[in-house]
Parts: sequence; structure tokens; C-alpha cells
Amino acid sequence: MSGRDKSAVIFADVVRRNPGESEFHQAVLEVLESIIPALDKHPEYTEAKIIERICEPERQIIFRVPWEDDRGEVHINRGFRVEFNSALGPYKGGLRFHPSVNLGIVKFLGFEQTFKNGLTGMPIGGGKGGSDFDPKGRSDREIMRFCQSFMNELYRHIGEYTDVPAGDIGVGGREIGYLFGQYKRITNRYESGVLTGKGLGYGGAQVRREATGYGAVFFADEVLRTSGDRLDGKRVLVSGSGNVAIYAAEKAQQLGAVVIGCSDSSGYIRDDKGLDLELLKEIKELRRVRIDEYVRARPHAAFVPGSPIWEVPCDVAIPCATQNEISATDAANLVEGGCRLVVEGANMPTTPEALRVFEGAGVRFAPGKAANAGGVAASALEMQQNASRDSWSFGYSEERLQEIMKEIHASCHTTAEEYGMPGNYVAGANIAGFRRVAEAMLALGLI
Ligand code: NDP
Ligand code: 2IT
Repeated sequence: MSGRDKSAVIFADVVRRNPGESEFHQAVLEVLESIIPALDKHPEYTEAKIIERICEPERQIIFRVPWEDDRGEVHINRGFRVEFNSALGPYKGGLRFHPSVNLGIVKFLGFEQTFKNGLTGMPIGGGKGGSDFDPKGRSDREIMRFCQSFMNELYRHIGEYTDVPAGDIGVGGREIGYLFGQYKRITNRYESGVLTGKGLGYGGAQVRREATGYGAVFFADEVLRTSGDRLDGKRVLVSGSGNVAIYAAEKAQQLGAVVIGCSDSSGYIRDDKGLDLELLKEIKELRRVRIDEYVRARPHAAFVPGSPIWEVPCDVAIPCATQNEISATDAANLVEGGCRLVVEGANMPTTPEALRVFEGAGVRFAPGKAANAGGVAASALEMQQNASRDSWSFGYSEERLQEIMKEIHASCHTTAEEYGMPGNYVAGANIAGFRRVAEAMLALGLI
């Protein structure tokens, strides 16, 4: 059977065995389509049923999370941890707290994470978790009680050599602190390497907070350099205004770009003079309020409620909010507005239809599993520092991050060329990430 036929049969089986999990199907299809040339070249993967095994998580944990709000009312949420693949190292990947979280979403994220972590070249397997808990409007005490209850079950499944969670949407430094505190209390172990994204005062690493956004911009810079171009002077749009968006905007500004807009789920702001990042950090990191607050302090800027940010003309788009946030219409608007490069800070923010629009228009495209790998790579550096009880300076950590992003870029670029698809970063990232995981799985026997 050809690689193409084999991949179609496997995909049909994945859909049949995982009904209703549309995001998971979408992520699997993209990878299976990309790796066809690698399957044709390496029949040993097909013989050993590597793809069938890769599409089936090693372990899936679903649990009840009961907690009490400030008024004493009891709430029940659902917790997840999908331990996808440990061929390359302990399961590694974030936790997402958002009302939309369900098993299919956690599986798509865990699946992507497996290849992303492979691409980093670091010793980390793939996993993901989270809950359908909605942190919006909750007090610090409520967040703490939720995190403690979540950890009361999660602790038995994780460990520095087993599974190492971190943040994702709705989970940042505050939540990681509460989760770590509860893990330490239950286990009576100061096991720093069990979670990453910790605060700098208790085992966290410099540049982890900035790493995903900075890394995405380093990746953008590498893509531009391949054609002798640079970020300096470019108009950049960033969607979202959370951890990834804020630090993508910061690094883009440092490299001379003008970041003219960002968003949250209520709408977007446009500031043609360039975003005031200190103000944005105060609104989003300290006060945790809605983005229209921005225009109160910067009256020349505009707040546009309810519309996608992609209607604003730009040169470079960095989606940093959530999956499937760029539709075909958004993509057409971006192309019309002059956008020549899309770099995914978020996981799978571009719909397959939008990707076809970009491809048709010759827009360069950097997929999340390569471009946003800086976050998890910095997590692996945090694990390394925890294991050696060391802590590195900001400057050194940022240099390491930049080197890693350059290597990931080079690996996607050369793999795409090797397989006859120059400039196709989707194929390059999927094939390079897949091959790292597949080779390790072959070496480890039938696992
Ligand atoms: P945050 O929670 O810090 O920020 C998320 C931002 O996206 C917020 O502005 C939020 O708006 C917006 N957003 C989230 N969900 C939706 C939605 N359904 N519709 C519209 N807007 C939405 O998360 P992160 O910045 O950490 O994560 C952003 C993306 O980056 C995710 O795709 C995540 O998986 C990915 N990522 C994160 C990494 C990390 O290290 N944190 C690493 C690699 C990838 P609002 O507040 O209004 O909900
Ligand atoms: O999607 C991701 O890569 C993350 N949310 C970060 C995972 C991590 O373990 O740092």
C-alpha cells in the first residue's frame, strides 16, 4: 500500500474510534497528509505500525474536580490529562483552564505537543491537560481552591520523571504556584521539576514567561532572513492579549516592528502608533480586565467589539489566542491587507481552509508546532536547571532560546527541501517532528 493509501485508512480509523473529536481529527489529518513522503521513504514505520501507535494516547485520565466558590456554593468541573507519548522523555505539555475544554481539544493539543517536543530536540515526550473550569471573574481564593482540588487528583499521575505539566490558556504563574504548593503538600516532596512555569522565587527559570512569544518572533525573524528581509519597520498584528501575545508583541517591538493591534474574546484594539505594552501588561497581567480598558488610557486608539482582528491591514500576522481563530474569510482579508507572513503563536489557530488561502496567495506560513515551541523548550531548560539546582541569567537563557529557535527553523527548512517541498514549513515541521518520535519508538521496541 502507498503512503497515501495507508494514511487515508489510518485517518478513517482515527475518526471512527474517536467520534465527535473534531479538533483531534483536524490535527491528525494535517500530520498524516504531511508525512506521506516520509512513509514512502521509510517502510519500516508502516511495518511497525508507528502511525497507528502515535495516534493512540498512551494513557487518558479524566476526573471530577469539586470546589467551593466564595459564597459557599459547590461546583463540579471535569479535569483531564492525556499522556500522549513518552518515547522521547517524560510527558510534557501545558494545562488549559477554559470552558471550551473537552477530551477532543486536550487530545489535539497532546498530539501536536508530541511532534513539537520532538522538534525541539530535547528529551521530552508529549502530553496535555486541563479543565472546563472558567477562571473569568473568579477571585484569587477561588482560583486557589480550584487548583488545589485539581491537584488532589492530578498529583498521583505526575512527577519529574513521569509527566511534567505547565501553563496554557488560563494557567499562568499564579495557577502554577497554587498547583505546585498543593503537590508539595500532598507528597511532602520539594520536587521542583514536576511543574514548569514556576515563579522565579521558588525554582522557576528566567525567560520561561517570555519564551513562547519571544520564540515565535525569533522564528518569524528567521523566516524573513531566508529571503534577505527583516522584521524592522513591519506592521504586525497579534491576536489575544495573554501570555503568548504580550511577549510576542514585546520582542517584535524590540526588533523594530510596529505592533498595531491585539485582542481578547470581547474584540480588538487598534493603535497605529504602536501598542503601549506597559499599559497592556497592567490591564491583562495585574488587573485582569477586558481589553477596552486600553482605549480609556490611549484615546487615539480604537476598540472594535465582536470582530476578528484580521480585518486590519498588516505585513505580519501572529495569531496568539486559540485554535481555529483564522477562517478562510479572515485569511482573505489578511491577504488583501498586504500580509506576507503568518506565524502561529497559538496552537492550530489557522483553519485548513485559511491555510489553503495563504498557500494560494504565496503567503509564508510558520506552523505552531515549530513557531511556538520556544515555550516548551524553555520549560525543558527549566527542568534542566531544577535537576542541577542551578539558575541561569536572563541574558544566557534568552540566548539559549534564540539558538533553539534557529535550530528548529533550520530543521524545518532543510527537511522541507530534502522532501522536495522548499519553503513549506508545515511539511518540514511535521516530517522532522514525526521522524524524531518515530525513530525513538522504533528503538524502544513495541511500546
Ligand atoms: P492566555 O490565557 O494567557 O491568553 C489567551 C488569550 O487568547 C486571551 O487574550 C484570551 O481572551 C484569548 N482567547 C482564548 N480563548 C479564546 C477564544 N475561544 N476566543 C477568543 N479569544 C480567546 O493563554 P496563552 O497566551 O498562554 O495561550 C495562547 C495560545 O498559545 C493557546 O493556543 C496556547 O495553546 C498557545 N501556547 C501557549 C504556550 C504557553 O507557554 N503559554 C506555549 C505554546 C502555545 P479572553 O481573556 O477574553 O478569553
Ligand atoms: O502548547 C505548549 O507548548 C504549551 N502550552 C507549553 C507547554 C510546556 O510544557 O511548557
